[in-house]
Amino acid sequence: MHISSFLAGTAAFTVGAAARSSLYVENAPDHVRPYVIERYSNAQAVAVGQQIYRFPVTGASSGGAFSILMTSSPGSDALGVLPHIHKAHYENFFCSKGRYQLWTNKYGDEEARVMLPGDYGAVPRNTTHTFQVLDPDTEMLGVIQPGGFEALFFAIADSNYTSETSSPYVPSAASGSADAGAGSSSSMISALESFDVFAQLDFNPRRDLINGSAPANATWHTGKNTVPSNSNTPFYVAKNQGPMWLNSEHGYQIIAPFITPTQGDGKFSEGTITIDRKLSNITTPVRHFADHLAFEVLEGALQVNLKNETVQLLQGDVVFVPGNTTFSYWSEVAFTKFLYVCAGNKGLDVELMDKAVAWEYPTWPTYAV
Ligand code: KMP
Ligand code: CU
Repeated sequence: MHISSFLAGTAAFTVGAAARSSLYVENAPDHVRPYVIERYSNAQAVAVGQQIYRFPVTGASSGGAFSILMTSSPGSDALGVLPHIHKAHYENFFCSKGRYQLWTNKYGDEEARVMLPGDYGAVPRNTTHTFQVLDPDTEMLGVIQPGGFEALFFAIADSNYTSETSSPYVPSAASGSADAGAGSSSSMISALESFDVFAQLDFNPRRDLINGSAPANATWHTGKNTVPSNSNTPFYVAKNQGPMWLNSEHGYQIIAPFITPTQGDGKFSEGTITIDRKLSNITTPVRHFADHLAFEVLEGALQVNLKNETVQLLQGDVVFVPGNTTFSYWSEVAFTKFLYVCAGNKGLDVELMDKAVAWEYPTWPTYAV
């Protein structure tokens, strides 16, 4: 054996999550504490048909504030769930991999979008919605407020899911109606009202999409998307087509909010932050907020320091930071983007946008601050 391959093997063994830092956990904790959960960790995964649901943030781990779920799935020629509404939960759909279609219907406005990585769709309470996974290896990143909605998936799961190899989902062909899962049976979905799922079986999802959207006058990847100034109206934001803000206090950060406290009713906010490499003359600020927050890395690599430890998060990794916990974050690579979720109405997004200027571009100036 070559020395180099011997060393590589040793490294692969010792860099396991458990050896790295006490922040790393395999499943979201059952109480509020700081933690990191790696991409495709078990995260209480369950199978619903061919869809694998993971729960990196739960009602229990966030003190009821919000849940984050990741759905990994192959494409399907059928809806991933029958149309339904939630009366108490605000659902946020983000595409982190692959491609899926999302429909919403409220106030007589029937909308459909093909969601590509970086695209976002807001499903406020009492909005009829459904989805269909289109591409092999698609990942839906869901944020649901308040937390705890995962109880539904534990109740309807066909089985628990674990993988020694961290495979996103089971590589096998669909084998009939069983692969569609509980959400595709009209009698089963109609029995889920105690989980805040109210089937809307009369809704017939439109199929007249052109260039990834319907109705025909929708702006989708063709221009700027605006965000309604209330917490009830469904809306979509294509990647890099929503409102953006440039904060230049400590290097550059571009804040692209989907949900500000206005849309989130003061209870949560969500969006993305894109951050440049920390230059040697920059001092990274230590921050803390009254309410909990979580990040999921979308691109690049994010350094996070909390509890006297620094961890590096890569694509799909999640960090949960409880309220009143001091922490700092920065990038050591050229271009890092992450999704943030903040509880309450005074989170990181508000703090950064308070010292930012409106900005039209997905990248920052070519010269240092
Ligand atoms: C049955 C359901 C739901 C479901 C799947 C089912 C449901 C729901 C979602 C969902 C999926 C991904 C997300 C957010 C929500 O899936 O109600 O990111 O909201 O089989 O009732
Ligand atoms: Cu739903």
